[in-house]
Amino acid sequence: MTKMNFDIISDALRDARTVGVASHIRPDADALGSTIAFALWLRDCGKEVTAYNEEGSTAKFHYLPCHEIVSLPPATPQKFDVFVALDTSVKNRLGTVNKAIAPGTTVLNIDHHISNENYGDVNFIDASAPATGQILLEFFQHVGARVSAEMATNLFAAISTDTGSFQYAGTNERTFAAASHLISCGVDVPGLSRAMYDSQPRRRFELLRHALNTAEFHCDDRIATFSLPMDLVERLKVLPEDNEGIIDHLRSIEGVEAAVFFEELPEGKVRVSARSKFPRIDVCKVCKKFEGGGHPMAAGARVDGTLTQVKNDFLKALSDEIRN
Ligand SMILES: [Mn+2]
Repeated sequence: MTKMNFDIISDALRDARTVGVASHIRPDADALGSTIAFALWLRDCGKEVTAYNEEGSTAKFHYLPCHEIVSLPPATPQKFDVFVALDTSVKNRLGTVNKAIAPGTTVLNIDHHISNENYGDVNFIDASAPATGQILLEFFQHVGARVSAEMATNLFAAISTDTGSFQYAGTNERTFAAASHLISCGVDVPGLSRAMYDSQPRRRFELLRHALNTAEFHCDDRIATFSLPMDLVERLKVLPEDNEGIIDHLRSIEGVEAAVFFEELPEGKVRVSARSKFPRIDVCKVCKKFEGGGHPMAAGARVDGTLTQVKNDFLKALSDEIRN
C-alpha cells in the first residue's frame, strides 16, 4: 500500500463553511454511497453541505440510508467554498452538476480511478483502493471521525458494489479490514445484501433474459458481447440503471476473457462497457483509444457511430489487445 497523505483532504476542507459534494453520471453505489457518507461527515463537522447527482437520488438506490440528502443540481452556478468530486475520473462525468459549480470554486477531487485526470485544485487519487468508499473510510479512521451506522451502510454498499461483492482485483486485506470496521459501526449485512442483490425489478430480469438470448462470441470465443438497441430499451421499458451487472453474466463464462456491452444512445452515440477477467488484458487501454477510461479490468467509453460500426471497431481493438 502506498502511504497516502490524508492531510491534503483535511487541509482543503478546514476553513470551508459551504461545501458541495457530487459524483458521476449514471451513478453506482460507490458514487452515491460515497457522496452520502461524505456529506453526512461534513455535516457532522458543522459545514453547510449540498449534495448533488445529475440523476438526484434514483429509486434504485433508495435503500441507501439518508439518500434524500442528494438532490438534482440547479441550472445556475452556486457558491461553495469547496466542491468535492468523488469517484469521478474526468470532470465532465459530473454531467449537469458542472453547471451548478461557480467558476473559481476550489475543487477537491477524491477518486480511485487510475485514469483520473487530476482536474481538481487538490487531488487525492488512490488507484490501489478498489472503491472510493474504501478511501473515505480510511480517511475517516485517520481523522478519528465517528462513523454512524448510516455512513457505514453507505460505505459498505460502495465497497461491496465496486468489488463485485469482494471478488475483483484490488480486493485485499485493507478492503476486508474496512468492511470489518464498517460492520462494527452497525451495518446490517444480510439486510443490505437483500436490498442490493435480491431486489431487482422485473424489467431488469427481462433485459437479462434478452441479453442471454442474443449474446455473441468473438475472437475464438474469448470475447462475449451483448448489444442493446434503443428500440429494445423502449419495448422493455428498461431504465439506464437496469444495465448494471448484466455484463458480469457474460464474463462469468469459462473461456471468456473479456465481456463487452454495447448500448445505443440517442444522438448517434454508443456507450461501451468492457470488463476483463485477467490483469494482462487491459480494457482501460482499449477504451482510451475511444476517448474513454476507467480501471484496467473495468472500463468504458461513449463513442460516436452506429451500433454496428462501434461494435466492429471496438472488437477489433480489443481482439488486438487480447492476442498481443
Ligand atoms: Mn468507484
